[in-house]
Amino acid sequence: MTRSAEIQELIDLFEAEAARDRPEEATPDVGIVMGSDSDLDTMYGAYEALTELGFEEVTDYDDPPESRFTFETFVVSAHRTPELMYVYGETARERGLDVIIAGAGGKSADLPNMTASIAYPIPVVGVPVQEKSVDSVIGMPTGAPIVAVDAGKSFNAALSAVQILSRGHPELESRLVEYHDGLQDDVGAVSKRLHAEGTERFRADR
Ligand code: RP5
Repeated sequence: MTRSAEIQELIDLFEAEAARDRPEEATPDVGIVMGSDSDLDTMYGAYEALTELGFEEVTDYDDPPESRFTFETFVVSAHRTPELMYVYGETARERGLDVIIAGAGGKSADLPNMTASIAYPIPVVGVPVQEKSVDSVIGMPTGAPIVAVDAGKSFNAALSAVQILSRGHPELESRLVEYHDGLQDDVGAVSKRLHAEGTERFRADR
């Protein structure tokens, strides 16, 4: 298999980053990969959850954002760019990633489970981009783990990723608790309004 120039450039970037000795605070904590940019709308939930929890996106390794917690995003296709997938997973630890969120669609959604095997022991949260991708993402053999969410649930994938990170970072635990408290407040507020307004008026005003 020959490597295209574009793929070689990405491989060089990952290998160069792996060889650098950047401080932990300057490297992305979470890696988001998806099999195609056609997956991006579905995977956008991971971006939303991470930014809601105060993470910022790294778009230039030499000029990382201010935030202590950051993530990076790439398209990596298991079938069309297997070498890129391999290097991405193989260099993940040296590049500073602590957890990876990987999404793919179709019936042969191999990026999440292959990345989980290559990047092991870094945890990978798999996102089946479509219903028909669920079996492919979660069907790992004994001894080869993956954490996975339901089809399309990339927002939850990011929450799971932050839960994993939070075991070593108490400030992330506080942010997760605050987020969850907000959900409780939302339900509480709507419940009080439904009760106070009655069903007909509540439905009409929704
Ligand atoms: C999968 O094939 C990708 O994850 C995507 O969901 C699907 C279709 O990809 P495109 O043909 O839109 O690039 O590998």
